[in-house]
Amino acid sequence: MNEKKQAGEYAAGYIKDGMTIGLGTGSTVYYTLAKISELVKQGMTLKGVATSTNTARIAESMHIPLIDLNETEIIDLTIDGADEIDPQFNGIKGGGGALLREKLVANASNKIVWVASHTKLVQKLGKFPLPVEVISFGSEHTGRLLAKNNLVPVLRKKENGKTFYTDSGNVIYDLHLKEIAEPGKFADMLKQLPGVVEHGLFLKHPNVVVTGVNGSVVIRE
Ligand code: ABF
Repeated sequence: MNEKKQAGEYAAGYIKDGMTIGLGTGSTVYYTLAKISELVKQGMTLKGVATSTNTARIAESMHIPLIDLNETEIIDLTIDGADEIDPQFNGIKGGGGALLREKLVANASNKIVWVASHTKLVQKLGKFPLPVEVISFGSEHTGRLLAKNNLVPVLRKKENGKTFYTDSGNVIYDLHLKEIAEPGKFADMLKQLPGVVEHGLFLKHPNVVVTGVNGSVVIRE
């Protein structure tokens, strides 16, 4: 069975009637959305807060009721994907370009569950290029500043070669660092740089990590 499907579907089991749910972004969470759609069809009452326009589109097509983040003070549970997860539950997110809204939704959440294939588990973060969201005004200056700090930035492009813009109209530089020795300090440094809106380091975020492996799921808490 598809490891992402196993993990994504399992996480829907944490949802209770009446919850407000943060709906993550990515191909693993897709399976969670499909399960949530079934729960809604079976009469469960819930409201979703989407972390991207892509997720909103999928959720709407599945008749999952949506509200805006500003319409709720608290999100009971957020289920989201990740690109890398270390043993301390630090993660790299943003491969899908939704890191800013994902971090804001996560920050408003009482409980966070990450769902992933076991291949996302790493000892040290950094092999996956770290996404950094940069405001589009003067973004080339910010790109040069990242390069000057030896952060090996690559401007994210779409398949057609055009610049990728996030839902918030910003650009993303992916930092090819190979390894991030001290994620906390590195995160603080990045946020000091003028023009940097957010980065894809999620430090000690999830309460639970659900991974699919060889036909079953492994729960880490
Ligand atoms: C999202 O999940 C993104 O931050 C991350 O890139 C993605 C992982 O996607 P997938 O589940 O498709 O591997 O939160």
